[in-house]
Amino acid sequence: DSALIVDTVFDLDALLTEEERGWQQKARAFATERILPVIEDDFENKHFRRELVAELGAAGFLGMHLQGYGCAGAGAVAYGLVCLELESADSGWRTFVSVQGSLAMSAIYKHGSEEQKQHWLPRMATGEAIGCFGLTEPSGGSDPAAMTTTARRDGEEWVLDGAKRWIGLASIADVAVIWAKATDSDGSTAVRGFVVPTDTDGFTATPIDGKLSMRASIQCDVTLEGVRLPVDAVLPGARGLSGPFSCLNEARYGIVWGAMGAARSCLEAALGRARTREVFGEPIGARQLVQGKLADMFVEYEKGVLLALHLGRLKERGTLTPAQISVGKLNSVREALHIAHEARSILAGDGITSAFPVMRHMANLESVRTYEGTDEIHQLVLGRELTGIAAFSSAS
Ligand code: TGC
Repeated sequence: DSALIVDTVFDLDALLTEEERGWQQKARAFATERILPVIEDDFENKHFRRELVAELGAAGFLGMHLQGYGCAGAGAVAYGLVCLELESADSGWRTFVSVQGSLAMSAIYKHGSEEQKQHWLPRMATGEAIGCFGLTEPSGGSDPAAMTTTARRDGEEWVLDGAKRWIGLASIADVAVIWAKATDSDGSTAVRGFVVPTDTDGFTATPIDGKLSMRASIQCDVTLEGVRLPVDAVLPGARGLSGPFSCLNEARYGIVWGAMGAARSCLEAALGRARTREVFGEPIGARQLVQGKLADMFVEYEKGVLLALHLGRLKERGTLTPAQISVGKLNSVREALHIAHEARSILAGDGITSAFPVMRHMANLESVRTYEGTDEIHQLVLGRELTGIAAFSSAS
């Protein structure tokens, strides 16, 4: 069993608690029994299998790192392990858990009023309500400071106008956390978050078609045309971009683990094939060039998981910094893509077919590489950390 070999050679489990291994096993069973049997068809048919949402909630995976409000209150490493196992099946399902738990629920949990938390979090934890998180706009995602979506006060109401793009789950969501440049009744302005029930007049979400990546999940264009909200729809605890960035940190952390799940799946496929496929009268796994590739893939996988574990332990101590998360997000996705490319080459022609998960993972990882901060954004975050000089724009 290639899966067992990849897991046991390095004995990562020795560094986990019993509780963490319990979460890992539960997520592995979910991925194996509920996602893997259907994912190739769903990817091919662009089908989001909504009925799995309640099952993810029942398993405790939604907002699982949050305390109270029906959430599991699990540790950061346990959450990371769940992300890894779900993404070993498909990045779209880890993305679902990220958007729901790390973005939408975290925004309400970190910045919401007690009423907002009581109203939304318990039903989001069970999957009864789906959430989305609207930050990125049609003009781009790397510079949220340039957002043009506005919120203005009109008496006792807020009025939102603007557009968002690449918003996961928006067309099936019950609630959207929308970030806008808000002008309050006293004339003060700041980026603020708004809790928008998606049945509010003026809110429209349209799935983006033509995706060759993340085909089993949903990303949308959102328009906000004179969306009127009660005055208490604003998240009281967030003013400025640190509000949405504090949620992106959570989602980026999940990706550090999750991308290694996609990598493991590719490595397992290549390893299984290397031991059975014969060329020139021997299994290709007997060839030094193939063994060299497998060894390099394995080394990067193990390094990536150990880095994720290190960041998880820092997060549990409360000392994890955005720059450290950038190290992990940049490394995990970059190396997972490299592992996927190498796996495809070992699988040769069959590697481009859906008989193996490798091209699906590779296509998905191209999205993961871009969202939640592109490779280049994370390089620049680290460049600033190392030099003390921000290189985000020519003006800085
Ligand atoms: P700057 O404008 O100077 O700083 C703004 C404020 O934010 C603070 N901050 C952070 N706080 C917490 N965590 C972080 N990671 C933070 N990064 C910045 C910063 O301290 C400042 O606070 P304050 O109190 O002084 O106002 O911004 P910057 O120069 O620090 O950052 C520039 C840059 C390029 C790093 C940042 O803009 C960035 O990270 N850009 C990438 C954004 C991104 O990841 N976009 C993709 C989002 S993915 C997405 O939208 C999909 S989710 C939707 C869905 O799938 O449903």
